[in-house]
Amino acid sequence: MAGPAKSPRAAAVSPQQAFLMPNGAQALIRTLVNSGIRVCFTNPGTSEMHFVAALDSAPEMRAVLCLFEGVATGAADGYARMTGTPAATLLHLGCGLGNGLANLHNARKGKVPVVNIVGDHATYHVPYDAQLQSDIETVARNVSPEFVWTSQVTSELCRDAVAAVKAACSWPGQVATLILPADVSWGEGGVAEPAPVIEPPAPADDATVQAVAEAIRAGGRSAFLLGGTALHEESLLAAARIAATCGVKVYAETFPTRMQRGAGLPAVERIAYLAEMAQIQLKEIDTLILVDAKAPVSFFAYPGKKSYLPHDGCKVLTLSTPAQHAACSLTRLAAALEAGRATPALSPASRPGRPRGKKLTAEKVCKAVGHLLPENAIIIDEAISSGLMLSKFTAGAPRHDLITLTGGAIGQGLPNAIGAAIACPDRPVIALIGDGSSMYTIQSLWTIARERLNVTAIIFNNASYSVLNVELERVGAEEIGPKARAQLDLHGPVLKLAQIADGMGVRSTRVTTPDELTSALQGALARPGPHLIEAMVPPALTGLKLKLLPHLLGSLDRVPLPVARMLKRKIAP
Ligand SMILES: Cc1ncc(C[n+]2csc(CCOP(=O)(O)OP(=O)(O)O)c2C)c(N)n1
Ligand SMILES: [Mg+2]
Repeated sequence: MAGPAKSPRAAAVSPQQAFLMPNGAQALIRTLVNSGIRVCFTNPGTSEMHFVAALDSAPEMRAVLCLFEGVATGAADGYARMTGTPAATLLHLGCGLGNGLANLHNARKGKVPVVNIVGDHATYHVPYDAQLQSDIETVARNVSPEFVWTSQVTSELCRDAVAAVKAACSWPGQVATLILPADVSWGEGGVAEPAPVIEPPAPADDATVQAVAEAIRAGGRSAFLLGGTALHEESLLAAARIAATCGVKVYAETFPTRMQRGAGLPAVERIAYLAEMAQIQLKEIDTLILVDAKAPVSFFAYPGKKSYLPHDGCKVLTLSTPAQHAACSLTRLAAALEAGRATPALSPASRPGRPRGKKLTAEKVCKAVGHLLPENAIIIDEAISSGLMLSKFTAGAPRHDLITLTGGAIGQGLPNAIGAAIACPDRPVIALIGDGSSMYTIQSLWTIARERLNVTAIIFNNASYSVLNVELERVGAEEIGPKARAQLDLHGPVLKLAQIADGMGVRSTRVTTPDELTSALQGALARPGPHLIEAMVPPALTGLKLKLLPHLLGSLDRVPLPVARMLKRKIAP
């Protein structure tokens, strides 16, 4: 297990010095503040009481109560995606950490820095195996494989904290977990530490830049696959300059951590979630160049289908690893290809019209979002199957950031909205969430109301785990009976999400027509603050469309490529 080096400082603290020093928790919070951490998302218990008490000793640290640990961890994730600096979480022993695990998993997959402070029993209490005693390190290791550490003495606690912050903030970002026994927290003699020194990431070396430039110059069809920080403006522009000069195609990974897009930025096509479609995108690519991304693989395995998606003849090169500086690497490559001054192709400003008709659909909700999207918004997309048309309708909307479900563990979107809104109080946050996904962390709404965050959540109530109906067809499960269907169906009772939101103090509306939806969204955007719009929509894929989809996907590699591309654009643009 990785952890900090043992500190010689313990021996250096005299009893007189210790008397004057703060307790462990106070020194710890001071150290976190020194390290640039300004928010702590909390769900505390008895073992964290000294940490809670110490919060008032640090006015710079905002403390935000979350009513479930998955909300706290997802909020920390959303915050760091927008600021690039970690927030802290305060979690209660192994069970609290376990409750927060799914969103820590999403953060890990997104290479997002998070510093978990997990309270534990006092060191001398552990052998008694009291009710809440559990193996916290084992729980933590899955999401913070490189930094899990249990502090043992107060005098070393802050050095441990600095090591945790350093691990979280070094490239690529990661989740670091510091376990804080109650006696280490309440003990006297804490010594606050200054911020750690974080080494700036290096760009790709000359040999790599030259090798990639050679491969591009050699001809054939090349494509970039941009992920992580390579989806921020500077990298996007550098890649687009190379594209304009050398004809390289630019793809984005399927689930970006944070992607900057909209009018005035390069339009970048994401690799499709459905593997059959991703294979169409990659079919004619001879050289795939990775920039802070992994070579694409299928989200799940399907009988008889490949997991690894580039075709056998495709050469895969890495320009820049997640530990390197993507933008600098791309800029160096652009210089090597004499593309540094090229004019990149940028998305023109264009918005879809106002959605019309009597029937509200998920597509029309996405259209209304594109129609009304304010300047500089943050879109959080956990709409699952209801968001299939979102990219298309927002491509020419005013520039915005897009946050997506990096690790596939649903329940990320509403917590992310908390963190993003706290990170960027001057920017509107629009969270598009499936009804099923919303219910994992619905308590987020209470924190959004309490902190008066500028979040408009649109929940697509299709009374279904709709995407799983698609998956049920795709995996080729036979004899789908009523018991199976019932596991994917959210009728009886249909959730009343606007009422649930009202009960948590968020102003809310249930809408059933395109006009109601558009007016509700207009109203919400005109009055910054918490809003929830419950959009009553049918599942995006049902009936014949749903039945035909697996056959259509199965036939994609047999039809001419232009036809396959056209079909892809129709289903998942
Ligand atoms: C933590 C976690 N549990 C379960 C799942 C499996 N799962 C994937 S999508 C989904 C349903 C999503 O439903 P909803 O948000 O309503 O979107 P829809 O499918 O209706 O578009 C479930 C349960 C998951 N991905 N993550
Ligand atoms: Mg649903």
